[in-house]
Amino acid sequence: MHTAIQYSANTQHYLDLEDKYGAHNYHPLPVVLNKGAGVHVWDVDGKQYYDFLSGYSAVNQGHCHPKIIAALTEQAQTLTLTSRAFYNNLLGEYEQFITSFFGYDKVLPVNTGVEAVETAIKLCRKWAYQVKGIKEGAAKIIVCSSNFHGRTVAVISFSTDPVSTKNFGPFVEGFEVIPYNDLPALEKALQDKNVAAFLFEPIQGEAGVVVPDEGYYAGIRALCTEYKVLMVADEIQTGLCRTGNMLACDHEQVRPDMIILGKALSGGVLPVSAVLADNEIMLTIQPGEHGSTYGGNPLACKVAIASLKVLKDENMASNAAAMGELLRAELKKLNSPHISVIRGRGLLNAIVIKHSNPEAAWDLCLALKENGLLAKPTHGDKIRFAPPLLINKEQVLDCVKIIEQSLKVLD
Ligand code: IF1
Repeated sequence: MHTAIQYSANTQHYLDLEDKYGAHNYHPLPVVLNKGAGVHVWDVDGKQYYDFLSGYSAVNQGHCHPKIIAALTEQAQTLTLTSRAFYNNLLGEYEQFITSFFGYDKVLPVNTGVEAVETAIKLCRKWAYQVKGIKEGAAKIIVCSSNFHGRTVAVISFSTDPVSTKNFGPFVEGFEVIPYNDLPALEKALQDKNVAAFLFEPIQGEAGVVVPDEGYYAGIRALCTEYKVLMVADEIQTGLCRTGNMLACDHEQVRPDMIILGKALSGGVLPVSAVLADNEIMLTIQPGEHGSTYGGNPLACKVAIASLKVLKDENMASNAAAMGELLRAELKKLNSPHISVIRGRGLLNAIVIKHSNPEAAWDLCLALKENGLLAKPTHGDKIRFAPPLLINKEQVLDCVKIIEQSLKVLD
């Protein structure tokens, strides 16, 4: 119960409802939002905020982008779901659009991010047995410590975060954990002939925006090619312009064998995710071997095409790169004794708080909220700064002023 701090009756009403009737699987910042547009959200008392979380990078295009909402509302009144038992007039068009957009032969459309990660795992195993010739049941997938790829039982089976795994066992086998950003460790793991794939985040989001060394993606690409192992990039959070390129792997001009997309693929209006790969991988799954009720529904197809067009037409990758540089430079200029690290690429950034009080990051986020900016700590002392990608220079400078003002709460 949020009784410690006094909230408006309006706000308290909503906090109490969720406390009483909802599972307690989150610990949200005590703010109740009821409107979003562009880089801003508003709470039930009419207060405006900059959104520095962007729905965990699902609203890269900004809240309620007019072109995405137009696509949603038009299609919602026409045809929303046919199931894959029948064809429809949008799935093929979407498949052609997104495969040429990213340069892969085929796409397998699903809904949430973790569902796409599960789909990628199943494709890697099919490919291992049917193409690489690994003995059935022996395929291994290499993953990194401090990974975050979602919350299903199979995917947490390779999590190294006790908070994600405690009391959820037994777990799914076939995964091996190596250190992130460590090419020698990857090469060592690839000596095992049963390795099907290497699944990684180009930047580790949940771990606190951990950016690997230059050359990491190129190194992975070379090793996976040499050892005939699939390079699988989880671009659910780093993709779709968030890090200053359409895909984070573009930063080193590297083409993974498989990419996984989600979140901003729909601009935050409904769950849309996808796996893209070439025919040798994608055609290992035959009719009836994988699917989902909503996967590739016409509404999702229409929204996803609009969401991808907005990213490209509004040059959101280059804006993210420029505004990210500005944000990190201005944060460094603050020279705050309470910030030990400023890191990120594009508009996926984080600061690490240095303070004797373990609650300092949370307290700072409460102060930021009071001053009109919403952000949330991850893993205790890190605060992610990830605004929508259409933020402009004036707004970035305004946000840095809010951050500077709010840091005083830690003095
Ligand atoms: C939560 C943050 C976490 C992801 C990557 C797959 C998924 C995610 C790289 C699964 C989801 C979300 C989940 C949300 C918090 C948020 C998150 F880093 F983005 F902040 F957890 F790490 N791969 N990330 O980041 O996608 O099934 O959620 O659509 O679970 O608390 P999903």
